[in-house]
Amino acid sequence: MNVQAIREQFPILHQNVNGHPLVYLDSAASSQKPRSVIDAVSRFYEHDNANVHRGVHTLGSRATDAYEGAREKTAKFLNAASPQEIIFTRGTTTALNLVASSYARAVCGEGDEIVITQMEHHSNLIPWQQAAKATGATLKYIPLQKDGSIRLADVEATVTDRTKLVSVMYVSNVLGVVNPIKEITAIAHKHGAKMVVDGAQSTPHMKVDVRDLDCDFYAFSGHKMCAPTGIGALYGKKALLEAMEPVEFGGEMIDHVDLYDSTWKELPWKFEGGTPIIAGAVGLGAAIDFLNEIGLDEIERHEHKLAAYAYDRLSTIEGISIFGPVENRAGLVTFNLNDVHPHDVATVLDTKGIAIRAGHHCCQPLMRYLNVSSTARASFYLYNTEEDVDRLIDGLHQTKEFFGYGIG
Ligand code: 7TS
Repeated sequence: MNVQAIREQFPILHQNVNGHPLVYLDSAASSQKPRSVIDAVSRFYEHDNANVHRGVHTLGSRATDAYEGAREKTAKFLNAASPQEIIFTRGTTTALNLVASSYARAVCGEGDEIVITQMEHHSNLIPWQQAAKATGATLKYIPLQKDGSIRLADVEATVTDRTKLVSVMYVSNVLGVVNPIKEITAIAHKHGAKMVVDGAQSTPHMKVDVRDLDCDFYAFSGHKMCAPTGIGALYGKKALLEAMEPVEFGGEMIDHVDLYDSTWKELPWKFEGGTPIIAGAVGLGAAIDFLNEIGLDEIERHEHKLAAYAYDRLSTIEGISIFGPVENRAGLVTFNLNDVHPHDVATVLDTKGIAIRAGHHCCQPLMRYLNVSSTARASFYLYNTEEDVDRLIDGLHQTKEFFGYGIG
């Protein structure tokens, strides 16, 4: 993988921030966009823009082809059985809420269980918490190991025949751990429960095959994988989606409307009421082409190497605590430096042109489990280099010095 050639394709990376060349280490929050994606969105607005599924005119059919073409690319990208299994949403949050509102609230009742973990992002925690409250179901948590990882024995011990749904993140946005989703899915299915996967941090960085995982639902966001903001998708097995009721009603999702009743379009459109994020979907299609061209396996290998290098170099800094397991990590490292507040760490690094994220990362229950209020996080993508890591390490030494800890 030629990282320098890849970097050339990301215009935003070539700028100085606060007088220093930008080092962008916040791709887990949102990735940067390559020229091909930016151009695809501009080209759509310059040549093909119109609403979809409506016009008989030429632009209308071009826009529809572009939008549905992006769905086909997304289906192939995840190895879904059919484009009908891909519902375009605003992102992971909307996709998970759709499952919670339409599926969980319909199937759960008093005495049933929804099983999640304490490492979940709020987007994969609150929808289930609220669905459990609304239906009388019990929300159960698979216990975590000290380092935050999950043991399959604990999954076995938590999931029961009363479990209707299990929902787990594939890759943690804080711990960097890759969870054994295929094995957890098998346990869920053994008990007749459905498996939901939060794929926000896996889809951009590794090959995902929903049929191999055998999960029932899978959610992801485009903006973390080189696509524009405002577009993502929910994958769901066709039979499940077919049985589910829409949660948003309006234009374009209907078959027939009467004064007192209505019927819905077939999949996937019954879940896509209103004018969709057409240019966003076009951008997502271009991002998928871009990632496929480089190869997800190559991207994953590059990020693992970089994260291991970062982990090793960070470990040598006196006073640092690194969170998450040592093994089985994806491309991010979360840490705290002495008792310097993570926001102060991020602020000092920003003066050196280095962008990292600090805060609770939308994982307040996990922060409580780790016994911290917030952490700093450096996350890597295909355009990051070892020099970026070196700049981070230098920046952290300077941060320590700034706060009076000396070089260590
Ligand atoms: N799930 C996980 C695992 C995430 O990391 C995120 C966003 C979401 C869900 C929500 O995605 P959205 O696109 O719907 O907002 N994570 C982060 C993060 O780690 N820093 O900023 C956003």
